[in-house]
Amino acid sequence: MATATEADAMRRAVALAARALGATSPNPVVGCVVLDPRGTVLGEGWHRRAGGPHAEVEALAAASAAGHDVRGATAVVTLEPCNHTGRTGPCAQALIAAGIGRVVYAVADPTDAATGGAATLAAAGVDTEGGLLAGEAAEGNAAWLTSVLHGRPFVLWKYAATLDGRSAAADGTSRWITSADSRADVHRLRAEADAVVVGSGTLRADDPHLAVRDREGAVQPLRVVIDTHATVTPGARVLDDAAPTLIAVGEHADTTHLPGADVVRLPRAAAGGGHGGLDVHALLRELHARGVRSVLLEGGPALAGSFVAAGAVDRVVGYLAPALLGAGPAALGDAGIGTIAQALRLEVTDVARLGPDLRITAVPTAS
Ligand code: AOF
Ligand code: ZN
Repeated sequence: MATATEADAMRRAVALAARALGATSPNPVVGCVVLDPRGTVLGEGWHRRAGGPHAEVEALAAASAAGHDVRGATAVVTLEPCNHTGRTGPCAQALIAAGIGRVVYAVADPTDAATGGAATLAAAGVDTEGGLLAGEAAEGNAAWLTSVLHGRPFVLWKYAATLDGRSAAADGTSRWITSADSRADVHRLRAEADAVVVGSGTLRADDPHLAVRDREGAVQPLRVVIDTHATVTPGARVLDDAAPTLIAVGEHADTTHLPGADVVRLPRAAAGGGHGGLDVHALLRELHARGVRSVLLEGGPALAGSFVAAGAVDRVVGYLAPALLGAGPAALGDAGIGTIAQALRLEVTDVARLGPDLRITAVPTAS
């Protein structure tokens, strides 16, 4: 049985892992804390970049740099230590070689390539236990786990709306519905995402830039524009060189006005599963093939509606401003839901106050 100190260390490891959200894809985020037998922290580390040292190796190096002897110590890690030689050596062997006496991990590694670390550790006589705070650690690694298990990126839809659910006024104005605190939080979501997706309607209405600002060390997300008829103009801010941009167009779109742009042609969707007629799942397959593990849907309502209709929204983050409009477009467009029995039911996982606003996070209930 894991101790309360080990549970605290696991919470810390989950928080350390989260520091690298958006920077490790196609790899997971992983955190590790090394404890001496009395529960004192000897070293901690997290995986910072794909191809860089794994969390366990970072934590062992931190302990050794601080002059600590880790023989007989406990390694608390958010993911089962890997068993393979990939871009780096197997962590199970590194832990054994360092003389670690006990390993507590949260989530088993589901990949064929890396699985088996727990068995390797146990066979070497290391006291090994899995499953500690597995729910929290899996939540923190939702993007990577979704991608491994379903072969598509994790999709987060974020919106800002008034308390009566409108994301623009009747005349189309929408700046700024929510507070500066909420907008700063959206920058965090962008920095944590591998790709940010908008529809061409939002592009025409807002000319958004979609790059991450004011976040040290953030990896810029891929900006993705879903633009069936290639209406984006070369001067659009989304096409500047602050971050890479992918334009998803229909099979017959004329893109001669966009020389040098990164363009992907997508098939038309079967009814109900597309945006502007484009197949949402085909887009997600393309993004997955490019190493994208998490997608942030930034707008607008029609785009979000087609992702909901396609069953491709994994988490919803709504920023609700205490204001009323009474007219204007709803935050979510048509999702093919015609009657209350078909409503997409969600479970609220978090409620927070950001300045004057409310932030509600919810996930679809398992059906
Ligand atoms: C990480 N960071 O801290 C741990 C990982 O691409 P490689 O060779 O670095 O191997 C990546 C795999 O290693 C990854 O998919 C996961 O199964 C395992 N553990 N990966 O990137 C880490 N502990
Ligand atoms: Zn490893």
